[in-house]
Amino acid sequence: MLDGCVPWPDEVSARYREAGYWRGETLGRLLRRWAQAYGDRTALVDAEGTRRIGYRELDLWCDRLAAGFAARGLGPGDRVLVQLPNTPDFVAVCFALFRLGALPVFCLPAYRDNELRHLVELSGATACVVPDTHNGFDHRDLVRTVRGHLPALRQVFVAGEPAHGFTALADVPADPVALPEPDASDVAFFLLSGGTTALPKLIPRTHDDYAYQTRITAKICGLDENTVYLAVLPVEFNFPWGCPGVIGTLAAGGRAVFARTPEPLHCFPLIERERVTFSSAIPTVVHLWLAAAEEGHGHDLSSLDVLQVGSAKLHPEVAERIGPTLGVRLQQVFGMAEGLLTFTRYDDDPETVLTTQGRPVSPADEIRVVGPDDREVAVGETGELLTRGPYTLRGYYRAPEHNARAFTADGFYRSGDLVRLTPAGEIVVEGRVKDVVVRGGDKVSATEVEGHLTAHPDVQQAAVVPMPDPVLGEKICAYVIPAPGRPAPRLPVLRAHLRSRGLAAYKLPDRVEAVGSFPLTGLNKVDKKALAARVAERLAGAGPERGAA
Ligand code: OOB
Repeated sequence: MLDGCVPWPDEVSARYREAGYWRGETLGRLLRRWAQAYGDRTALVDAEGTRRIGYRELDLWCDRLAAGFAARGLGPGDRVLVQLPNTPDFVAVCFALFRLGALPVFCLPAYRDNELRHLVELSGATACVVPDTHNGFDHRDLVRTVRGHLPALRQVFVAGEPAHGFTALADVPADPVALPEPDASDVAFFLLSGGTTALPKLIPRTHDDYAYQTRITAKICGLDENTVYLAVLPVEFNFPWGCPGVIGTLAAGGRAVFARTPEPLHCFPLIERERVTFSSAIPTVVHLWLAAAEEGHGHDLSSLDVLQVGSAKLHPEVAERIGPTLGVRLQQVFGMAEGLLTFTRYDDDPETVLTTQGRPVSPADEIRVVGPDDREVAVGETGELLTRGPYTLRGYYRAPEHNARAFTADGFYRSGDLVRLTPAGEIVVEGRVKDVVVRGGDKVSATEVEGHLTAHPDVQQAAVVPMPDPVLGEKICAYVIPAPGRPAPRLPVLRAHLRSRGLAAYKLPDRVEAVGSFPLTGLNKVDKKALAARVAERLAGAGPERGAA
């Protein structure tokens, strides 16, 4: 196992192998098997419908890319930042790196200087793969800046037009060469944590664990050769990548179609054109789709059979409208990049599907719901969800101190989510203990934003809390105490300040409240619950609209 990772204990690994969860097959080899089984069937389609790539073609493309990366000096264990929009390139690059034993580090397209620099340093990446431009933003310029600080990032591959002496991804493929196969128990790639600490942590996912996750979820969802999956969310998220997502669809011989944005005006024509059967979305996207469908859009969505919804709480009133309005079956998904996934099942009664987040996908998932003393609470009572299992990490990469807090001595991951279990074993998410704002499906670390806010000369102290929003579920409210003798900082000023510090746009506060002091808890910590309640009250019109910038 890669240095800096925490393996499962040997006896546990042996158990997972014996039970057939871990089958010793690398993701790179699995693609070879799928190519043999599904041949010239279409595997991947881009948003425009102009690139339609067959299974065998994809397999060969990955071999050629792997050979080209190897010829340029990339090899087993090397870390490679991959920041690509939803395109077939993303799949080919990742599987080429899997074959090489090099490790993709998944970067969201929204990440900017601040996040990329951190990820290069933490992962020790020596190469990255980026688009030329995406949504009007030039990623080549961004990488040039990052490299100015971190020359260890030696190689830059650009999907599209290269610049600054970077290599075009299209120039990489070379004649396939024999490559030593990585070990299936080793790390295949890194997902990013939803951020309880200031900056994202790296989640190592092994070939064995991810192959299992995608296989079991594809089975539960009944994917087969007729499945047409629409990747609506950025594929760097665990949810569209492998729950069952793109990989599960490939395993089943189906076809994965890539949407450029989740906008209904973009996705609905795609669903009609490709006869999409299956997709996954966050509640915010569901809002947009419902509104568009209720207005009448003229597109034929009748092929769409199942819509998975997860990543943030789906309220039962919204859940109820999904089936009748979009003509689909709803599947609620609770999950995390760290591992554990719970799904409602197709044969669950409507009440369960509308009001719970389902039950674990694997019989080997272990769950504990505990109180502040780490003791299990009674069924039906709310507590923090702890979990371990065959596809849940045992430790973040290179984070021994954080791992000591984030895991119990016996290897359970502390999710930071407050849940209760129904008598039938379904999870209902009730809240969270972690200091995170879930803005749409994006997880924003309060600590990170606070750190940057207090770097502004007008801010003495900052406390970032969620505030309710009808579409995004939550938005970001920053309470600030102005520095002595300084004016109360206004929202546009603080947003510009954070942007100039290289923060991704989705982390910028939506509202600022200037106050003289913060309420404190009995333990003398800032009482964020009280602050969140205060802004919620104001938004509900219960309090005066003072101090908002
Ligand atoms: C997914 O993964 P992450 O890593 O971006 O975020 C995980 C966190 C969870 O700990 C929980 O706080 C929240 O997102 N969450 C939900 C939820 N699903 C995730 N909160 C309420 N209701 C839900 N259904 O978000 C993710 C990964 C794989 C599949 C689906 C979602």
